[in-house]
Amino acid sequence: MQAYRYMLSPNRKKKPRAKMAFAGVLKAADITAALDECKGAGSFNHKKFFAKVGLAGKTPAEIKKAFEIIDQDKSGFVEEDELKLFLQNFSASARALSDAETKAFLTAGDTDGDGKIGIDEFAAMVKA
Ligand SMILES: [Ca+2]
Repeated sequence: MQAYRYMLSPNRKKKPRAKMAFAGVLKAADITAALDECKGAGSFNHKKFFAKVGLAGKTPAEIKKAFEIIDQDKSGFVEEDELKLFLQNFSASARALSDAETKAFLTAGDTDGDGKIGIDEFAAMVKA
C-alpha cells in the first residue's frame, strides 16, 4: 500500500526540458512545413523560412518574443553560434545550419556590421 501511494505522487516539480519554445507563438503545422522546406543541406533561405513559419505576419511584440527565444544566452543579440543553431529553436531534432548558411543569414541581417543581430535588425529581416 505504501509503495502504491508513492507511485501516485510523482514529482511534479521536475520540469521537462521543453524545447517547444515557439508553442503558443507559431502554429505547429507551420513550423513543420518550414523545417521541411530547408531539410536539405544548403537549402536554408531565411526569407522563405520566416514567411512559411508565420513570423513575417506577427506583431512587433510577438517578433520580440521570438528574438528572445533565439537569443539563447540572453545577451540581447543573436550571435553567429546562435544563428547556426537557429532551426533547433523550432525543433530539437532540426539540423544545424552550415557555415555558409550561417554567414549568409548573418550578413543578411547585420545591417550595422557589428557581427551580430540586434532586435531591430531581426525585426527588419523577419518583415523583409
Ligand atoms: Ca545572444
